[in-house]
Amino acid sequence: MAQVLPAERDLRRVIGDGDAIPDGEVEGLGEHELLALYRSMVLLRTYDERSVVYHRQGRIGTYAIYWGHEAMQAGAFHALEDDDWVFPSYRESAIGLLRGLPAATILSWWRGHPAGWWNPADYNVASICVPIGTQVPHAAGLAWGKRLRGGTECALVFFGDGATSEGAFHEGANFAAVMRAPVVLLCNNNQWAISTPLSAQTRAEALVDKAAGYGIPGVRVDGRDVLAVYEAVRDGVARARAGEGPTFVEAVSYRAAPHATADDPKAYIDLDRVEEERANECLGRYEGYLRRVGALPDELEQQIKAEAADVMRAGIAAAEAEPPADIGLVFEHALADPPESFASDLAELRRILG
Ligand SMILES: Cc1ncc(C[n+]2csc(CCOP(=O)(O)OP(=O)(O)O)c2C)c(N)n1
Ligand SMILES: [Mg+2]
Repeated sequence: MAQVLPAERDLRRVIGDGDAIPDGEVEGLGEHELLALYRSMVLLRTYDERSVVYHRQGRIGTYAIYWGHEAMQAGAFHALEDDDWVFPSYRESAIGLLRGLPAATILSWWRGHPAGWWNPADYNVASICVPIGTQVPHAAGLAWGKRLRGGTECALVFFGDGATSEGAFHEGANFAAVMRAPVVLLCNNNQWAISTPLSAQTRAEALVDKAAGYGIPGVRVDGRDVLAVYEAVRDGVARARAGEGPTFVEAVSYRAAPHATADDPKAYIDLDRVEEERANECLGRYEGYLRRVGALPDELEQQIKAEAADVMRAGIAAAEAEPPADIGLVFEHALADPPESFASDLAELRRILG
């Protein structure tokens, strides 16, 4: 019988403000682990900032910016073991970098090039999902399947505040709860679904309250605090591995960048609030923490940032070195038994494109 648990509604935080709010610490995280988290955040930040530039230069297509969400992505990722699976939405498109997926592959995805696809089983990183919320039942199903086969792997699935209004989210969350699937449901509550604010998305006081409807624990963390996210997801992973089923983690943030390169939020967002968020963004907050604990000398910070910049330089060069895809791909893999017209359609297309 599922037990209805009251959700934990207070925002969990670990990182202080260097002033009145003291820093906490997370058990088991020494300097090595703290710096590994930092490297991941820097790599994600660099990927994101360079991608906006590449878009402006016409080198990648429309791109979903995740600036300011690196803490929740890296924090949640580091709570996993290598065998665990990650299910990203378009907002976490680059999370595979943290598992060794080449930057060129992800850049190729945003270039609409076939070199941008990978075998999920090679990295335990599922395909990037653009249809909102559809990755939630994928993650629940995979996690349940692993459990049925006697494995101890679990799955981490990312989705947004807007996704909580989708049937796919409900189906996935309910299925995971009923089957006790080992999955952590990580909701990036950045308070916007393109131009729809959270207030128009739900009447729930907090998204974490939805956990009670599935009879699973819910935890609310400051999504800009990498250590708080890490700790909350680590607890969820431990529950999952112990056979106790899913955990819902609401990571509260604010979308301090446009929804994507095709969006102009000036039409609907409070720009003062955006400025406030940008001034308090997650990477700078974490750098402040690392300096206070004496773990980030200036030279090391510069070295980590330079390494990430090199990864991106090599990544875009490799992506651009890919030969253009053959137009025949538009027809291949579409139907097992293609109609005869495909051949003449393709010939016509080749004639038009010269
Ligand atoms: C099923 C479906 N409906 C509509 C869209 C169009 N769409 C793209 S992004 C988006 C907003 C999603 O907001 P949220 O879940 O909060 O994620 P965020 O973009 O903030 O990360 C919508 C409605 C879509 N991609 N898929
Ligand atoms: Mg959102």
